[in-house]
Amino acid sequence: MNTQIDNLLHEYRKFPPSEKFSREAEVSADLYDEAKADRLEFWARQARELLHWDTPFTRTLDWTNPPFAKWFDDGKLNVAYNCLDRHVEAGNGSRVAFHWEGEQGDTRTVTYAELTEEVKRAANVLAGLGIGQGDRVAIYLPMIPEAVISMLAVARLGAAHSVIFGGFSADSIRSRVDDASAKLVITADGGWRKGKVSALKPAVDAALEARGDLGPQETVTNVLVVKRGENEVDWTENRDLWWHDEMAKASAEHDAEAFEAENPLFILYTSGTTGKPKGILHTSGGYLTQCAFTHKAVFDLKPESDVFWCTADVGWITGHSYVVYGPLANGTTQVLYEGTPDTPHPGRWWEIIEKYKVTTFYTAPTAIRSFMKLGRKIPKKFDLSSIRLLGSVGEPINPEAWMWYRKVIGAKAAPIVDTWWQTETGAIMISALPAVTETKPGSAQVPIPGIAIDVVDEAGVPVGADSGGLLVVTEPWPAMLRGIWGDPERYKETYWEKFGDKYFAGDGARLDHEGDIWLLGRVDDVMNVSGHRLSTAEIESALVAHPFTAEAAVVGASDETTGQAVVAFVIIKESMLEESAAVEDIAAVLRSHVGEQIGPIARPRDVFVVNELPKTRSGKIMRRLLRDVAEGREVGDTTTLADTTVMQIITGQVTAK
Ligand code: 6R9
Repeated sequence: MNTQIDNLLHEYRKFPPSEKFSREAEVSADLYDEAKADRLEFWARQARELLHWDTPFTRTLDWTNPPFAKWFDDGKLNVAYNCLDRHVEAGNGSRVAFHWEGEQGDTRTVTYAELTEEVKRAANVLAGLGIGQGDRVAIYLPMIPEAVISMLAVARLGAAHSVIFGGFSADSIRSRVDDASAKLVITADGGWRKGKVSALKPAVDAALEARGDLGPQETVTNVLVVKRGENEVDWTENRDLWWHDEMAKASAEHDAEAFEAENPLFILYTSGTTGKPKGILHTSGGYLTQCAFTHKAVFDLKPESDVFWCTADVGWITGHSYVVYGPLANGTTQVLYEGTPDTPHPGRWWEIIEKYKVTTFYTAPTAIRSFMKLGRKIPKKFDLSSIRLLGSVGEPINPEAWMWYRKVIGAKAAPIVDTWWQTETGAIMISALPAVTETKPGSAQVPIPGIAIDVVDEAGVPVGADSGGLLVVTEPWPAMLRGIWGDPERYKETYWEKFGDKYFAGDGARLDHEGDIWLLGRVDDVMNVSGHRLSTAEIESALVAHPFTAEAAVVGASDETTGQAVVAFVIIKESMLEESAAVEDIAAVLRSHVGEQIGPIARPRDVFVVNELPKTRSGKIMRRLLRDVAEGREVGDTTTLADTTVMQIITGQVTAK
């Protein structure tokens, strides 16, 4: 890790935007000046110009009760109207909203007029099932148009959605549905993944029924099921309904009611430092303003001619903000792809870019690195000349991957924007502006206009140029989380207690000699695997839930492709030694157990069975030392261990494998 950081800090190449790109760009450096002169007025102007307000707001920010912010709070708007109807009313109904591509090559083109009509119908279906303002709806769907339609239908009614990524298990669905007291679950029979149908409804069925020490789930009254996989599903009468049956019966007329700017829009669960995922709460007006602004400014959006493709699943924040809310608020034409990047062949993504003439492509470093491994020959087979801008998100992008992205995908011409933000920040916070900033491979660079960020030491003092520390946001921002669902104390503790008046992001960062920001990864027990956040504590508790396991310690070890990989060290219970010895591959058993408990993305890359874990005298596991072992390094300082010989034993056991 340290050598990687050193590499980053010796990276001084710079790439100015081309003269042509700057000349044709939608935004200029004036935005920084304007925001600097009056930050709140800057955001108020964005909110007024980018959105339609049924009741205009007169207050921009209410920060009288920090850290609970209110933005534009006396204004009223409807989020779905802003993403749909107003584009149709402006004469853009025939513009394509989505070029949808199924994994098997089936396609659907959805215009803004069609999307609006579908969302109106779906809103009527949901209203008929009793959904309205103040309710939560859980959504567990593949990347099909119905996922977007569902989210917008919930928003249209003033209810809040909680999208659960399709890779999560029944247990994860249950805890999320319970935590949010969802009334309705929208799912599908299945979706296409890696060349076959992967069933979804069984996980929802299992989540809602009584199992183990859990009784039946009590708040969900209906399950609405989209037919996509055509796989056989079990049916619970009086609870389950087919989406297509209900949509066929519903009216396509629906007037959008305006709701307060602070009406909850969604809850999205993300991993924290403890075992229990946090329900990050976002509201309407401020969130939509910052999504629309950043989508326009960071991606230099030209809504009449651009084809935007953000490859994120709508189960993650990136899919919420840059597949659904930002792009649709701006009337963008997008690509939506159901499947995996390498099905049925490794050039699938490049083929899609060629087919739909994608101009703006936004993906994660882990994907770029895995394509890099396969070689440039694959993308070179396709015509990628439509691309004019590239984006990166989710984890630090190493300069080597950045250069490959630029050369092989961007033909050495397309600017690359490396965008830093989080589920909690709601929208992009740090990024180059492509027509303005000279980009540097590996650095996310500068806060966007209107955002105040700093790098501070443990005491909260700014470190200044050429130093490292912790990343903080120093002023409230429109798309900031409004809290953790049902747990205001945890919100204060997690993000605000450390510095009092500054938001603590949990990321380490460094400022270079020019003041550009370099992100160095998480400073807490959160791992970042392929751009997905996972908590060490959550995986440890899944591991110890297995009858074999006495103790478990999990670390994120650096991995060439996925950024970090989950590596687990487990101690088997004395009483289970005999039984576990009979199992051929304990590691495989425990890996799949984690997959069942949390979801396949959380499955450890390696599971090492050891006799001891390195602990301090106070009993804290020293993960730093385990990370050294997992990354094949000389083990660091062990003097604070209760038993200093334990690391030799562990290293011996691991290298013997
Ligand atoms: C949008 C998203 C947030 C964490 C964040 C940081 C890492 C995201 C990054 C980045 C370096 C970037 N992260 N973007 N690190 N450079 N451009 O990914 O949200 O899933 O909540 O993850 O991801 O560590 O704290 P989320």
